[in-house]
Amino acid sequence: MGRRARLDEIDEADVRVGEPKRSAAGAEAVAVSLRRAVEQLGPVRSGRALLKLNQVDGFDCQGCAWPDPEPGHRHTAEFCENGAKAVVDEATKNLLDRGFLARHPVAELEEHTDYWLNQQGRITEPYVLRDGGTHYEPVSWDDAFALMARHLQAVDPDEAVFYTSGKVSNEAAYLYQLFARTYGTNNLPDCSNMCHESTSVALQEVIGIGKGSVSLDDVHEAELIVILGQNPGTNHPRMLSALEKAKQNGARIIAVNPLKEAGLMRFRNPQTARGLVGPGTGLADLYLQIRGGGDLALLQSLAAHLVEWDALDHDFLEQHTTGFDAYAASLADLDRSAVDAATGLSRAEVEEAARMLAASSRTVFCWAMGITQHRHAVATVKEIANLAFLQGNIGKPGAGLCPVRGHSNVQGDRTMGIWERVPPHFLDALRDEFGFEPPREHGFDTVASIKALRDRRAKVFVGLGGNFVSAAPDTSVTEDAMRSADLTVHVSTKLNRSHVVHGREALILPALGRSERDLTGGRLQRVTVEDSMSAVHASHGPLKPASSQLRSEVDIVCTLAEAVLAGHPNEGPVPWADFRADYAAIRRSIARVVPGCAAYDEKVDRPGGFVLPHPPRDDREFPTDEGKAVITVSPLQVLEVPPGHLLLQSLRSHDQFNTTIYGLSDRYRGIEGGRRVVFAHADDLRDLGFPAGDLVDLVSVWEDGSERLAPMFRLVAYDVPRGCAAAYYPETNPLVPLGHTAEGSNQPVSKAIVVRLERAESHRNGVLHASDAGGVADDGTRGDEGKRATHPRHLS
Ligand SMILES: Nc1nc2c(c(=O)[nH]1)N[C@H]1C(S)=C(S)[C@@H](COP(=O)(O)OP(=O)(O)OC[C@H]3O[C@@H](n4cnc5c(=O)[nH]c(N)nc54)[C@H](O)[C@@H]3O)O[C@H]1N2
Ligand SMILES: Nc1nc2c(c(=O)[nH]1)N[C@H]1C(S)=C(S)[C@@H](COP(=O)(O)OP(=O)(O)OC[C@H]3O[C@@H](n4cnc5c(=O)[nH]c(N)nc54)[C@H](O)[C@@H]3O)O[C@H]1N2
Ligand SMILES: [Mo]
Repeated sequence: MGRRARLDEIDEADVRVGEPKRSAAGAEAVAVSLRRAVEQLGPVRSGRALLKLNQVDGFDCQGCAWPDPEPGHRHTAEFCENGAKAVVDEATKNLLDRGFLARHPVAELEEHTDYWLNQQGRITEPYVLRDGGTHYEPVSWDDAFALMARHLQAVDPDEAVFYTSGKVSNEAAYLYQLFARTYGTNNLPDCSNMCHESTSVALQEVIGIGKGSVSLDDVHEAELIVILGQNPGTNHPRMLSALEKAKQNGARIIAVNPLKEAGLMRFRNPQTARGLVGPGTGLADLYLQIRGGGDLALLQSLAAHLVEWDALDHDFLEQHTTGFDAYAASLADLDRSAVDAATGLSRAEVEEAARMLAASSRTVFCWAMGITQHRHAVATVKEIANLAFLQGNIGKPGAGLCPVRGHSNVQGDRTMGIWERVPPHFLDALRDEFGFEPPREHGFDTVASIKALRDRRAKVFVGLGGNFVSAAPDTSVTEDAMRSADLTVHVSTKLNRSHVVHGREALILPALGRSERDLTGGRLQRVTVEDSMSAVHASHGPLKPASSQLRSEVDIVCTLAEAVLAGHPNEGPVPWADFRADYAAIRRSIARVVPGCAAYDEKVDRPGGFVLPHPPRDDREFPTDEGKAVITVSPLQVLEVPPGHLLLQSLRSHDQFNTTIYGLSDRYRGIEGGRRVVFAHADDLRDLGFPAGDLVDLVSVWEDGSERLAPMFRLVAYDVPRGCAAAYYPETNPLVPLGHTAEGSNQPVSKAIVVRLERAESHRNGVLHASDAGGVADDGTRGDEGKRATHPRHLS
């Protein structure tokens, strides 16, 4: 085992490279989902799970946040291949047996990848790793809570960090933030800090609310849909049904993406004969294969054309916006050659896109990580909004801003107060509801939490879901930060790297998944979630839980609060036991505290739930300081890449959910059997002197002169713009410096990493020695030979 085993898992030797696909889904998608389901669940449990997925009386898919169609318009199988994989991964019959953690010391588990760890099955009981211990051992729930209470009572509340991943239900999220605040801190980082934080910051500033403005019907009714920096075929496959419907209604689509993603080109809808055996539906009418980070320049250039042609909604601009004159003036001076350099697109292509915009009276703009994970992400999102404002494309049918969220409830968690900078009115409402004074100082976001742990300003880490160590940037820095904690706690369903890169003491607390029946307090409980379009609805799992020892996240948070707050001045005000006994009591409190949630428990009872208010969408009211939509001017940015280097983005394969790796098949991109590949242009590979198929190390170079290394990637010649490259997340996280964050949102910049290739000579014999695999010193920089040998860990 040990290092040798890890190398076998790295699997670069087995990577097979085939032709990328030009269409998504089809019969193969159905075949893959059913095969995986039957393999891991058996036929009966598969049927039970998949037929309840996204149904009115069923459970919300734990995959992405794309909304469900109206009740009555859903298919019997309202799911996609990747939704099915998410369910299968959770509902699997593979269980982690007690002997497993007794047989495998943590030091050995640490040598394994997230892929391997996840394959070991569902966690079925709580585990503790004691101070100086070598193995996780079973622990009672009572002892686990007592250990947490001891640690949390021993530190200042601001020395504790409470992370949330976006699968957590509204009920659990509401109680978790309430617990953190009664305990005394706003340290509530979440996965949103790495995901759509740039969107939230930008939209808050320019439309007064950090959420998108469209409904599913708007997508269906749009004349034009612009999709920037998003790969829906893999990450939001149900969006393809909406795009298909829009196309059938006559819509046109512009895709903006450095890669020719299959799911943006053609959709073969497995629900229809035409999709199963016929040609399917063509999607993008215009495909702009943009250079990474070029979107800001592209959007400005498009806006300049619209202003020049006077293709503007003057009434909207007059009544509802500020800042147009300054914006128009800045566009008049737009540096066209800088646009060329930033985008890598021809002027004819850009002009064609502008003509399509000018011709459309209803345009929807969709975007995701290809926009938000850049240094200039906040400015770019604001520029998308500018473009929408010019033609009045907000607050009317068939038009609007559609940031497509990631985790299935990441938007709901924010609505419920999981936010290190929650606004004062939310804290006032908590005070009025419960009669305690919440802390007012802003807490740590994800990056600030890592720095605080690293510097011992934080000592306890609690993760409600997620895999912080693998999701966060600068892997070796993050790992060292976690190791310096006194206690790390993870409420989890499956094993992951955050369990094996741990604090002095560590706990793994097993939670019910969304597909499982929740009988907390002796009654059948349900939870609620909010999708990417602000629709809130109920979810109840149909399946028997993987173990009788599992507890719901609500239960875990309530019991934690009772244990930690015993004897605390805030012991009294929150009725934790009532909340645990009946989740409807939580919803009644949400109704009083959370804006837009009046009569919450009653409204989620309606089939399909209800939609939260959104003033710009509903009434063209903009709750900004100016009371109007704010048109902003941002300087044009051209990402400079030194000669001999490439601009690397990190993205998802078709066979993973974030750090949960389901398998090794990135079918649409033609990659099978492995994940350590890097896609680059054939001419760049030639110029750099590396033939496709070679093994290379990726070395990122950072503006402070430091370098970071991720070893052993197979080079794949791929259709990407010159100078650009792509490789999978999380394998590339060691390359992203902790300080490399978006201006204004502090979101890690995982889509623009300047790298050079180095021949992976030392790994050629197939055995990876610790010293070869290292290369990252304790401070995250490279070059200290002694330290290199101690850091083989960033291989997973
Ligand atoms: N099956 C599955 N579903 C998921 C997830 C998953 O891992 N697996 N993750 C969930 C989560 S949390 C999220 S946030 C979403 C993520 O959904 P996406 O944002 O689609 O995820 P990424 O794979 O990061 O893909 C980013 C896309 O942006 C493109 N891109 C990269 N850089 C640029 C750029 O500079 N400009 C432009 N225009 N495009 C660029 C990439 O080529 C890629 O197509 O998906 C959610 N859904
Ligand atoms: N380089 C790079 N880094 C990135 C990104 C990128 O594109 N590139 N994307 C970023 C983005 S968009 C995101 S959202 C983050 C994701 O960051 P996270 O949300 O922290 O990571 P996940 O991989 O989604 O978390 C998976 C773990 O959650 C646990 N889990 C699963 N289901 C449940 C459940 O129902 N309850 C509980 N309690 N636990 C559960 C399992 O133990 C599983 O191992 O990563 C970010 N990091
Ligand atoms: Mo995300």
